[in-house]
Amino acid sequence: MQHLLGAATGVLENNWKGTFTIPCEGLYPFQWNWDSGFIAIGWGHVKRERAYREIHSLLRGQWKNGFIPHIVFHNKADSYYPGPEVHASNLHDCSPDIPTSGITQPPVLGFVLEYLGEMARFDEAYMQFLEKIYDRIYQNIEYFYLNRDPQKEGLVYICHNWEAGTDNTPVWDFIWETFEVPEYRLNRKDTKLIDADHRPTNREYHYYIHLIELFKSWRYDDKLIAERSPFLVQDPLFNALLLRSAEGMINLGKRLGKTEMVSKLKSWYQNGSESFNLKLYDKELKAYVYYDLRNDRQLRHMSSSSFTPLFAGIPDKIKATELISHLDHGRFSGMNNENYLCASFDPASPYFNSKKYWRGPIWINLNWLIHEGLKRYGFTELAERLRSDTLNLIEKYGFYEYFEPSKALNKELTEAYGGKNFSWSAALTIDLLSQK
Ligand code: 2M8
Repeated sequence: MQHLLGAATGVLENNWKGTFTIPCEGLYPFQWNWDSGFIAIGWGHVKRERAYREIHSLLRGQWKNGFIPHIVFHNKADSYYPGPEVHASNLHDCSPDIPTSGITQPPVLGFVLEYLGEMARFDEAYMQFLEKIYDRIYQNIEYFYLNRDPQKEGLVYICHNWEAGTDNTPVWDFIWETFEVPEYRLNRKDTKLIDADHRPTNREYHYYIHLIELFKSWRYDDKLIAERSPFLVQDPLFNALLLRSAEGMINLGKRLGKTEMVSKLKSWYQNGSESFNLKLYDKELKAYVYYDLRNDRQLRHMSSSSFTPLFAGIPDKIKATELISHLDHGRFSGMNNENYLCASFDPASPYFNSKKYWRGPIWINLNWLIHEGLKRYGFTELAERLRSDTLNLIEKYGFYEYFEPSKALNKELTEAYGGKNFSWSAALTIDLLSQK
Protein backbone atom coordinates (compact mmCIF):
# COMPACT_ATOMS: atom_id res chain seq x y z
CA MET A 1 0.00 0.00 0.00
CA GLN A 2 2.90 2.39 0.60
CA HIS A 3 3.15 3.05 -3.16
CA LEU A 4 -0.07 5.02 -2.73
CA LEU A 5 1.84 7.64 -0.77
CA GLY A 6 3.68 8.96 -3.84
CA ALA A 7 0.50 8.98 -5.92
CA ALA A 8 -1.47 10.78 -3.20
CA THR A 9 1.26 13.40 -2.81
CA GLY A 10 1.20 13.86 -6.60
CA VAL A 11 -2.54 14.65 -6.47
CA LEU A 12 -1.97 17.30 -3.80
CA GLU A 13 0.97 18.78 -5.75
CA ASN A 14 -1.17 19.07 -8.90
CA ASN A 15 -4.04 20.70 -7.03
CA TRP A 16 -1.76 23.14 -5.16
CA LYS A 17 -2.25 26.67 -6.54
CA GLY A 18 0.64 28.44 -4.84
CA THR A 19 -1.11 29.42 -1.60
CA PHE A 20 -3.98 26.92 -1.30
CA THR A 21 -5.22 23.62 -2.74
CA ILE A 22 -8.32 23.21 -4.90
CA PRO A 23 -10.50 20.15 -4.22
CA CYS A 24 -10.53 19.03 -7.87
CA GLU A 25 -9.36 20.47 -11.20
CA GLY A 26 -12.29 21.89 -13.20
CA LEU A 27 -15.07 20.62 -10.92
CA TYR A 28 -14.13 22.66 -7.81
CA PRO A 29 -11.61 25.33 -8.85
CA PHE A 30 -11.58 27.51 -5.69
CA GLN A 31 -10.70 27.03 -2.02
CA TRP A 32 -13.33 25.14 -0.02
CA ASN A 33 -13.53 25.34 3.76
CA TRP A 34 -13.67 21.78 5.15
CA ASP A 35 -11.76 20.41 2.15
CA SER A 36 -8.87 22.66 3.17
CA GLY A 37 -8.89 21.28 6.70
CA PHE A 38 -8.64 17.68 5.50
CA ILE A 39 -6.10 18.67 2.85
CA ALA A 40 -3.96 20.36 5.53
CA ILE A 41 -3.79 17.03 7.39
CA GLY A 42 -2.34 15.45 4.24
CA TRP A 43 0.15 18.29 3.73
CA GLY A 44 1.05 18.02 7.41
CA HIS A 45 2.67 14.66 6.69
CA VAL A 46 4.54 15.57 3.53
CA LYS A 47 5.17 19.37 3.42
CA ARG A 48 4.16 20.89 6.69
CA GLU A 49 4.61 24.54 5.71
CA ARG A 50 1.97 24.01 3.00
CA ALA A 51 -0.52 22.96 5.67
CA TYR A 52 0.06 26.27 7.42
CA ARG A 53 -0.21 28.24 4.14
CA GLU A 54 -3.46 26.41 3.35
CA ILE A 55 -5.05 27.50 6.62
CA HIS A 56 -3.73 31.05 6.40
CA SER A 57 -5.28 31.28 2.92
CA LEU A 58 -8.64 30.05 4.15
CA LEU A 59 -8.52 32.66 6.90
CA ARG A 60 -8.04 35.38 4.26
CA GLY A 61 -11.74 34.78 3.66
CA GLN A 62 -12.77 35.01 7.33
CA TRP A 63 -15.38 37.70 8.09
CA LYS A 64 -14.98 40.28 10.87
CA ASN A 65 -17.63 38.51 12.94
CA GLY A 66 -15.60 35.27 13.02
CA PHE A 67 -17.60 33.53 10.27
CA ILE A 68 -15.56 31.40 7.85
CA PRO A 69 -17.30 30.96 4.46
CA HIS A 70 -17.61 27.71 2.58
CA ILE A 71 -15.77 29.00 -0.50
CA VAL A 72 -13.02 31.60 -0.83
CA PHE A 73 -12.73 32.90 -4.37
CA HIS A 74 -9.00 33.78 -4.48
CA ASN A 75 -8.88 33.23 -8.21
CA LYS A 76 -11.09 33.48 -11.28
CA ALA A 77 -12.44 30.34 -12.94
CA ASP A 78 -15.48 29.79 -15.11
CA SER A 79 -15.83 26.02 -14.68
CA TYR A 80 -17.97 26.29 -11.51
CA TYR A 81 -21.52 27.41 -10.79
CA PRO A 82 -22.53 29.25 -8.65
CA GLY A 83 -19.54 31.59 -8.65
CA PRO A 84 -18.77 34.76 -6.61
CA GLU A 85 -21.35 36.93 -8.40
CA VAL A 86 -24.17 34.59 -7.32
CA HIS A 87 -22.98 34.40 -3.71
CA ALA A 88 -22.37 38.20 -3.45
CA SER A 89 -20.87 38.14 0.05
CA ASN A 90 -20.17 41.88 -0.17
CA LEU A 91 -23.82 42.38 0.87
CA HIS A 92 -22.77 41.73 4.49
CA ASP A 93 -20.91 44.46 6.42
CA CYS A 94 -18.44 42.00 7.92
CA SER A 95 -17.30 40.40 4.67
CA PRO A 96 -13.61 40.72 3.75
CA ASP A 97 -12.08 42.44 0.71
CA ILE A 98 -11.90 39.15 -1.15
CA PRO A 99 -15.06 37.52 -2.60
CA THR A 100 -16.40 34.57 -0.62
CA SER A 101 -19.67 32.72 -0.25
CA GLY A 102 -22.07 33.78 2.52
CA ILE A 103 -22.72 30.29 3.90
CA THR A 104 -20.31 28.08 5.82
CA GLN A 105 -19.27 24.41 6.12
CA PRO A 106 -18.54 21.97 8.96
CA PRO A 107 -15.99 23.67 11.25
CA VAL A 108 -12.93 21.45 11.16
CA LEU A 109 -10.07 23.83 11.91
CA GLY A 110 -9.94 23.32 15.70
CA PHE A 111 -9.24 19.62 15.46
CA VAL A 112 -7.10 19.98 12.33
CA LEU A 113 -4.82 22.32 14.31
CA GLU A 114 -4.50 19.72 17.01
CA TYR A 115 -3.62 16.97 14.52
CA LEU A 116 -1.02 19.26 12.94
CA GLY A 117 0.46 20.03 16.35
CA GLU A 118 0.89 16.36 17.11
CA MET A 119 2.50 15.75 13.72
CA ALA A 120 4.93 18.63 14.32
CA ARG A 121 5.46 17.54 17.94
CA PHE A 122 4.54 21.11 18.84
CA ASP A 123 7.86 22.43 17.51
CA GLU A 124 8.75 26.11 17.31
CA ALA A 125 7.44 26.68 13.79
CA TYR A 126 4.12 25.08 14.72
CA MET A 127 3.79 27.06 17.95
CA GLN A 128 4.42 30.32 16.05
CA PHE A 129 1.77 29.38 13.55
CA LEU A 130 -0.66 28.45 16.33
CA GLU A 131 -0.08 31.71 18.22
CA LYS A 132 -0.97 33.66 15.08
CA ILE A 133 -4.26 31.98 14.40
CA TYR A 134 -5.58 30.57 17.69
CA ASP A 135 -7.80 33.56 18.51
CA ARG A 136 -9.29 33.59 15.02
CA ILE A 137 -10.33 29.96 15.23
CA TYR A 138 -11.76 30.66 18.67
CA GLN A 139 -13.77 33.56 17.22
CA ASN A 140 -15.13 31.23 14.59
CA ILE A 141 -16.39 28.78 17.23
CA GLU A 142 -17.79 31.65 19.27
CA TYR A 143 -19.59 32.98 16.17
CA PHE A 144 -21.65 29.78 16.00
CA TYR A 145 -22.74 29.83 19.64
CA LEU A 146 -23.54 33.55 19.53
CA ASN A 147 -25.46 33.52 16.26
CA ARG A 148 -26.73 30.04 15.49
CA ASP A 149 -28.00 28.65 18.74
CA PRO A 150 -31.28 30.52 19.26
CA GLN A 151 -32.42 28.33 22.15
CA LYS A 152 -28.99 28.39 23.83
CA GLU A 153 -28.87 24.62 24.00
CA GLY A 154 -25.32 24.16 22.74
CA LEU A 155 -26.47 22.88 19.34
CA VAL A 156 -26.06 25.13 16.33
CA TYR A 157 -28.09 25.17 13.15
CA ILE A 158 -27.18 25.11 9.50
CA CYS A 159 -29.38 27.02 7.07
CA HIS A 160 -28.34 25.49 3.76
CA ASN A 161 -27.66 21.96 2.54
CA TRP A 162 -24.25 23.15 1.27
CA GLU A 163 -23.40 24.05 4.86
CA ALA A 164 -23.78 20.39 5.80
CA GLY A 165 -21.23 19.29 3.21
CA THR A 166 -23.48 16.28 2.53
CA ASP A 167 -25.22 18.25 -0.21
CA ASN A 168 -28.05 16.00 -1.41
CA THR A 169 -28.51 13.50 1.40
CA PRO A 170 -32.11 12.18 1.27
CA VAL A 171 -32.66 13.83 4.65
CA TRP A 172 -33.00 17.18 2.86
CA ASP A 173 -35.88 15.81 0.72
CA PHE A 174 -38.06 16.18 3.81
CA ILE A 175 -37.09 19.82 4.13
CA TRP A 176 -37.73 20.56 0.44
CA GLU A 177 -41.24 19.14 0.91
CA THR A 178 -42.06 21.99 3.29
CA PHE A 179 -41.79 24.89 0.82
CA GLU A 180 -42.08 25.78 -2.87
CA VAL A 181 -39.42 27.47 -4.97
CA PRO A 182 -39.44 29.20 -8.37
CA GLU A 183 -37.43 27.82 -11.28
CA TYR A 184 -34.13 29.66 -11.69
CA ARG A 185 -32.03 29.89 -14.80
CA LEU A 186 -29.30 27.49 -13.75
CA ASN A 187 -25.92 27.60 -15.34
CA ARG A 188 -24.68 24.26 -14.07
CA LYS A 189 -21.21 23.16 -15.09
CA ASP A 190 -20.96 20.06 -12.88
CA THR A 191 -23.25 17.96 -15.05
CA LYS A 192 -21.09 18.75 -18.08
CA LEU A 193 -18.08 17.35 -16.25
CA ILE A 194 -19.65 14.43 -14.34
CA ASP A 195 -22.40 11.95 -15.23
CA ALA A 196 -25.63 13.79 -14.29
CA ASP A 197 -26.98 10.57 -12.72
CA HIS A 198 -24.26 10.87 -10.12
CA ARG A 199 -25.05 14.50 -9.23
CA PRO A 200 -28.03 16.32 -7.63
CA THR A 201 -31.05 17.02 -9.86
CA ASN A 202 -31.96 20.43 -11.28
CA ARG A 203 -35.01 20.45 -9.07
CA GLU A 204 -32.73 20.23 -6.05
CA TYR A 205 -30.52 23.01 -7.46
CA HIS A 206 -33.54 25.34 -7.62
CA TYR A 207 -33.83 24.87 -3.86
CA TYR A 208 -30.10 25.45 -3.35
CA ILE A 209 -30.16 28.68 -5.33
CA HIS A 210 -33.44 29.84 -3.84
CA LEU A 211 -31.99 29.73 -0.33
CA ILE A 212 -28.99 31.78 -1.45
CA GLU A 213 -31.34 34.32 -3.06
CA LEU A 214 -33.35 34.57 0.17
CA PHE A 215 -30.22 35.11 2.26
CA LYS A 216 -29.01 37.77 -0.14
CA SER A 217 -32.36 39.57 0.11
CA TRP A 218 -31.66 39.67 3.89
CA ARG A 219 -28.02 40.71 3.30
CA TYR A 220 -26.91 37.49 5.02
CA ASP A 221 -28.17 38.87 8.33
CA ASP A 222 -27.98 36.04 10.89
CA LYS A 223 -30.99 37.28 12.84
CA LEU A 224 -33.23 37.34 9.79
CA ILE A 225 -31.98 33.94 8.67
CA ALA A 226 -32.76 32.49 12.11
CA GLU A 227 -36.24 34.02 12.04
CA ARG A 228 -37.20 33.25 8.46
CA SER A 229 -35.09 30.61 6.72
CA PRO A 230 -37.22 27.60 5.72
CA PHE A 231 -34.08 25.46 6.13
CA LEU A 232 -32.92 25.46 9.76
CA VAL A 233 -31.47 22.14 10.85
CA GLN A 234 -29.34 20.84 13.69
CA ASP A 235 -27.09 18.44 11.83
CA PRO A 236 -25.21 15.69 13.74
CA LEU A 237 -22.08 15.89 11.58
CA PHE A 238 -21.81 19.68 11.80
CA ASN A 239 -22.34 19.73 15.55
CA ALA A 240 -20.00 16.80 16.17
CA LEU A 241 -17.21 18.53 14.24
CA LEU A 242 -17.85 21.81 16.03
CA LEU A 243 -17.57 20.05 19.40
CA ARG A 244 -14.46 18.11 18.34
CA SER A 245 -12.95 21.40 17.19
CA ALA A 246 -13.85 22.98 20.54
CA GLU A 247 -12.11 20.05 22.24
CA GLY A 248 -9.01 20.52 20.07
CA MET A 249 -9.00 24.19 20.98
CA ILE A 250 -9.29 23.37 24.70
CA ASN A 251 -6.17 21.22 24.48
CA LEU A 252 -4.25 23.78 22.44
CA GLY A 253 -5.49 26.72 24.51
CA LYS A 254 -4.02 25.15 27.64
CA ARG A 255 -0.58 25.13 26.01
CA LEU A 256 -0.95 28.83 25.20
CA GLY A 257 -2.34 29.79 28.61
CA LYS A 258 -5.66 31.02 27.17
CA THR A 259 -7.53 30.46 30.44
CA GLU A 260 -10.70 32.40 29.70
CA MET A 261 -11.15 31.01 26.22
CA VAL A 262 -10.53 27.48 27.47
CA SER A 263 -13.20 27.81 30.12
CA LYS A 264 -15.70 29.13 27.56
CA LEU A 265 -14.85 26.29 25.18
CA LYS A 266 -15.31 23.77 28.00
CA SER A 267 -18.77 25.06 28.79
CA TRP A 268 -19.80 24.89 25.12
CA TYR A 269 -18.43 21.37 24.89
CA GLN A 270 -20.24 20.25 28.05
CA ASN A 271 -23.56 21.86 27.19
CA GLY A 272 -23.36 20.73 23.56
CA SER A 273 -22.60 17.09 24.36
CA GLU A 274 -25.48 16.87 26.84
CA SER A 275 -28.02 18.35 24.41
CA PHE A 276 -26.65 16.21 21.61
CA ASN A 277 -27.45 13.04 23.55
CA LEU A 278 -30.85 14.30 24.68
CA LYS A 279 -32.07 15.76 21.43
CA LEU A 280 -30.30 14.04 18.56
CA TYR A 281 -30.10 10.45 19.79
CA ASP A 282 -32.97 8.31 18.50
CA LYS A 283 -33.45 5.48 20.98
CA GLU A 284 -35.47 3.35 18.56
CA LEU A 285 -33.10 3.68 15.64
CA LYS A 286 -30.17 3.53 18.05
CA ALA A 287 -28.45 6.29 16.13
CA TYR A 288 -27.91 10.04 16.05
CA VAL A 289 -30.28 11.82 13.68
CA TYR A 290 -31.11 15.35 12.49
CA TYR A 291 -33.39 17.94 14.08
CA ASP A 292 -35.50 20.21 11.89
CA LEU A 293 -35.58 23.34 14.02
CA ARG A 294 -37.93 25.20 11.70
CA ASN A 295 -40.64 22.53 11.91
CA ASP A 296 -39.74 21.23 15.36
CA ARG A 297 -39.28 17.55 14.58
CA GLN A 298 -36.59 14.92 14.35
CA LEU A 299 -35.67 13.71 10.86
CA ARG A 300 -35.33 10.05 11.63
CA HIS A 301 -32.85 8.79 9.05
CA MET A 302 -29.42 7.26 9.38
CA SER A 303 -26.47 8.45 7.35
CA SER A 304 -22.71 8.22 7.75
CA SER A 305 -23.04 11.50 9.69
CA SER A 306 -24.88 9.50 12.40
CA PHE A 307 -21.57 7.88 13.42
CA THR A 308 -19.44 11.02 13.64
CA PRO A 309 -20.34 11.82 17.29
CA LEU A 310 -17.87 9.00 18.13
CA PHE A 311 -15.12 11.27 16.82
CA ALA A 312 -16.10 13.98 19.31
CA GLY A 313 -16.46 11.66 22.31
CA ILE A 314 -20.20 12.37 22.60
CA PRO A 315 -21.84 8.93 23.17
CA ASP A 316 -21.37 6.93 26.35
CA LYS A 317 -20.16 3.35 25.98
CA ILE A 318 -23.71 1.96 25.70
CA LYS A 319 -24.72 4.33 22.91
CA ALA A 320 -21.39 3.79 21.17
CA THR A 321 -21.98 0.02 21.17
CA GLU A 322 -25.52 0.50 19.85
CA LEU A 323 -24.20 2.76 17.11
CA ILE A 324 -21.57 0.38 15.85
CA SER A 325 -24.08 -2.46 15.60
CA HIS A 326 -25.14 -0.77 12.33
CA LEU A 327 -21.61 -0.97 10.98
CA ASP A 328 -20.69 -4.49 12.05
CA HIS A 329 -23.02 -6.99 10.32
CA GLY A 330 -25.69 -4.27 10.38
CA ARG A 331 -27.60 -2.06 7.97
CA PHE A 332 -24.49 -0.31 6.65
CA SER A 333 -22.29 -3.36 6.11
CA GLY A 334 -25.16 -5.71 5.23
CA MET A 335 -25.89 -8.81 7.34
CA ASN A 336 -23.20 -10.77 5.48
CA ASN A 337 -20.90 -7.82 5.12
CA GLU A 338 -21.82 -7.42 1.47
CA ASN A 339 -20.94 -3.70 1.48
CA TYR A 340 -17.70 -1.86 1.94
CA LEU A 341 -17.87 0.61 4.80
CA CYS A 342 -19.25 3.17 5.02
CA ALA A 343 -22.15 4.13 2.75
CA SER A 344 -23.12 7.79 3.14
CA PHE A 345 -26.77 6.86 3.59
CA ASP A 346 -28.56 3.88 5.13
CA PRO A 347 -28.37 1.10 2.48
CA ALA A 348 -31.54 -0.48 3.91
CA SER A 349 -33.57 2.70 3.23
CA PRO A 350 -35.76 3.10 0.13
CA TYR A 351 -34.07 6.49 -0.44
CA PHE A 352 -30.61 4.94 -0.77
CA ASN A 353 -28.88 5.33 -4.15
CA SER A 354 -25.39 3.85 -4.31
CA LYS A 355 -24.20 6.11 -7.15
CA LYS A 356 -25.74 9.47 -6.46
CA TYR A 357 -23.33 11.68 -4.56
CA TRP A 358 -24.35 11.94 -0.89
CA ARG A 359 -27.35 9.58 -1.22
CA GLY A 360 -25.29 6.41 -0.72
CA PRO A 361 -21.72 6.34 -2.07
CA ILE A 362 -18.70 6.07 0.22
CA TRP A 363 -16.76 9.28 0.93
CA ILE A 364 -13.18 9.20 2.19
CA ASN A 365 -13.53 12.11 4.64
CA LEU A 366 -16.50 10.51 6.39
CA ASN A 367 -14.64 7.20 6.52
CA TRP A 368 -11.68 8.95 8.07
CA LEU A 369 -13.84 10.68 10.71
CA ILE A 370 -15.57 7.41 11.62
CA HIS A 371 -12.22 5.60 11.69
CA GLU A 372 -10.85 8.12 14.16
CA GLY A 373 -14.03 7.83 16.23
CA LEU A 374 -13.86 4.03 16.37
CA LYS A 375 -10.25 4.22 17.53
CA ARG A 376 -11.19 6.70 20.22
CA TYR A 377 -13.68 4.19 21.68
CA GLY A 378 -11.32 1.21 21.35
CA PHE A 379 -13.24 -0.54 18.53
CA THR A 380 -9.92 -1.41 16.93
CA GLU A 381 -11.03 -4.29 14.75
CA LEU A 382 -13.84 -2.32 13.16
CA ALA A 383 -11.55 0.69 12.77
CA GLU A 384 -9.07 -1.52 10.94
CA ARG A 385 -11.83 -2.80 8.67
CA LEU A 386 -12.85 0.72 7.79
CA ARG A 387 -9.24 1.63 7.10
CA SER A 388 -8.62 -1.35 4.87
CA ASP A 389 -11.93 -0.95 3.00
CA THR A 390 -10.95 2.66 2.30
CA LEU A 391 -7.43 1.87 1.15
CA ASN A 392 -8.62 -1.07 -0.99
CA LEU A 393 -11.04 1.17 -2.87
CA ILE A 394 -8.36 3.82 -3.40
CA GLU A 395 -5.91 1.18 -4.53
CA LYS A 396 -8.36 -0.25 -7.07
CA TYR A 397 -9.65 3.02 -8.57
CA GLY A 398 -7.39 5.91 -7.52
CA PHE A 399 -8.32 9.13 -5.73
CA TYR A 400 -11.91 9.55 -6.85
CA GLU A 401 -14.46 11.76 -5.14
CA TYR A 402 -16.86 8.94 -4.08
CA PHE A 403 -17.14 5.16 -4.32
CA GLU A 404 -19.62 2.32 -4.75
CA PRO A 405 -20.40 0.52 -1.46
CA SER A 406 -21.67 -2.80 -2.89
CA LYS A 407 -18.90 -5.41 -3.12
CA ALA A 408 -20.81 -7.24 -5.88
CA LEU A 409 -21.16 -4.09 -8.03
CA ASN A 410 -17.52 -3.22 -7.48
CA LYS A 411 -16.55 -6.49 -9.17
CA GLU A 412 -17.95 -5.12 -12.43
CA LEU A 413 -16.81 -1.51 -12.14
CA THR A 414 -13.61 -0.11 -13.59
CA GLU A 415 -14.13 3.44 -12.37
CA ALA A 416 -15.42 5.03 -9.18
CA TYR A 417 -17.67 8.13 -9.14
CA GLY A 418 -17.43 11.93 -9.35
CA GLY A 419 -14.21 13.88 -9.85
CA LYS A 420 -10.82 12.24 -10.32
CA ASN A 421 -7.68 13.24 -8.42
CA PHE A 422 -9.79 14.58 -5.60
CA SER A 423 -7.70 16.30 -2.93
CA TRP A 424 -9.22 15.12 0.35
CA SER A 425 -9.27 11.51 -0.87
CA ALA A 426 -5.52 11.84 -1.44
CA ALA A 427 -4.80 13.81 1.75
CA LEU A 428 -6.64 11.43 4.08
CA THR A 429 -5.11 8.39 2.37
CA ILE A 430 -1.75 9.85 3.37
CA ASP A 431 -2.94 10.03 6.97
CA LEU A 432 -4.42 6.50 6.95
CA LEU A 433 -1.18 5.14 5.49
CA SER A 434 0.74 6.75 8.35
CA GLN A 435 -1.33 4.75 10.86
CA LYS A 436 -0.02 1.22 10.35
C1 2M8 B 1 -19.48 19.46 -2.80
O1 2M8 B 1 -20.23 20.65 -2.68
C2 2M8 B 1 -20.17 21.74 -3.61
C3 2M8 B 1 -20.84 22.93 -2.94
O2 2M8 B 1 -20.16 23.27 -1.79
C4 2M8 B 1 -20.82 21.45 -4.94
O3 2M8 B 1 -21.37 20.35 -5.15
O4 2M8 B 1 -20.77 22.33 -5.79
C5 2M8 B 1 -19.64 18.70 -1.47
O5 2M8 B 1 -19.22 17.37 -1.59
C6 2M8 B 1 -18.88 19.42 -0.36
O6 2M8 B 1 -18.91 18.68 0.82
C7 2M8 B 1 -17.43 19.70 -0.76
O7 2M8 B 1 -16.81 20.48 0.22
C8 2M8 B 1 -17.35 20.42 -2.11
C9 2M8 B 1 -15.92 20.55 -2.63
O8 2M8 B 1 -15.27 19.31 -2.59
O9 2M8 B 1 -18.11 19.70 -3.09
